[in-house]
Amino acid sequence: MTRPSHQLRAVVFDVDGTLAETERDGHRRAFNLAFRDHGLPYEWGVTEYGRLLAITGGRRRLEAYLAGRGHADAATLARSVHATKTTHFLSWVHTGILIARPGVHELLRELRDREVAVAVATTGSRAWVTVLLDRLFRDIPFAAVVTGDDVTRLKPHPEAYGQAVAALGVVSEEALAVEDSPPGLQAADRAQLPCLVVTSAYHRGAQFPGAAAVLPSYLAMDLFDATVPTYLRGGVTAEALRRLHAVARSR
Ligand code: XBP
Ligand code: MG
Repeated sequence: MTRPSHQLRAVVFDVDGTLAETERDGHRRAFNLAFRDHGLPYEWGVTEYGRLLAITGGRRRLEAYLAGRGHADAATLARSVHATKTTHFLSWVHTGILIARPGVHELLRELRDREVAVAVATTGSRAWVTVLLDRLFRDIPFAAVVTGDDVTRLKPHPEAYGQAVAALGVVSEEALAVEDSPPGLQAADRAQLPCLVVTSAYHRGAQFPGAAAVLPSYLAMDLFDATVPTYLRGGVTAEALRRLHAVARSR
C-alpha cells in the first residue's frame, strides 16, 4: 500500500537555541571556566561569543580561536580544553539549571500524541545532548538523536539532517526541521527539509532566506505581524506545523 505522499511524519529539532537557550549563559560560561582551568588568559564576552557562533561545533570554534591567537598546537589544545568545557556544561545539565524554551515541551507532547516522530540533529556533543534530552523531555521518545560526534561535517553541512531522516525511515519531503540560526537553516535547507526558524537570543536580528516561517517564540503572539501566517499566530502547535509543512511542500 502506498502512503499519502508528503504528509508530515517527522519533525527534526536542533538543540542549542531551539530546544533550550544554552549558548550565552551555558556553553559560553563553560568555555570560560575551561580557559581558566587550563591557565589560558581568555574570556569570551557575550558579543564576542555571538560572533564566534558562526563557527559551528565547540571544538572547531575553540581551535579556530586558539589558532588565531598563535597557538601552534591549536588542535590538540582545543581537544583538551573542549573536554574540560564539556565536563563543566554537563555538570550544569545534571543539576537541572537549564530549562526548555517556553512552549517547546507542549509541542513535543502534541507531536508524540499525534504519532508524528520527533528527532534531533545538532552539532553539540553526544556527552551532554543525551543527558539534556533525558532531563528536560523524559516523556518524549526521540526516534533519532544525531549529534556532532556522529557526523564528519557539521552544520551548515546537511549531514546531520540526512542521518536523522534516514534513521527515521522517512523521506525529506515528509519531514520538517526546527532551527534557530542561519547555519542550522542552511543545513536543513541543503537536506531539503522545509524549516521553521524560532529565533534564539543570539540570532534575533539575522536574515533567514528560504525559511518556511520565522518566529521569535513558540508561544502565541500578542502583536499583529502580517509576515506571520494566521495559523501560526496562536503559537507553534502540532496542527500549525502540519499546515506549515503542507504550505511549504506546495511551494
Ligand atoms: C550548536 C553548536 C555547538 C554548541 C556547543 O549549534 O555549534 O557547538 O555551541 O556545543 P547548533 P559543543 O545549534 O546549530 O547545532 O561544545 O558540545 O560543540
Ligand atoms: Mg541552534
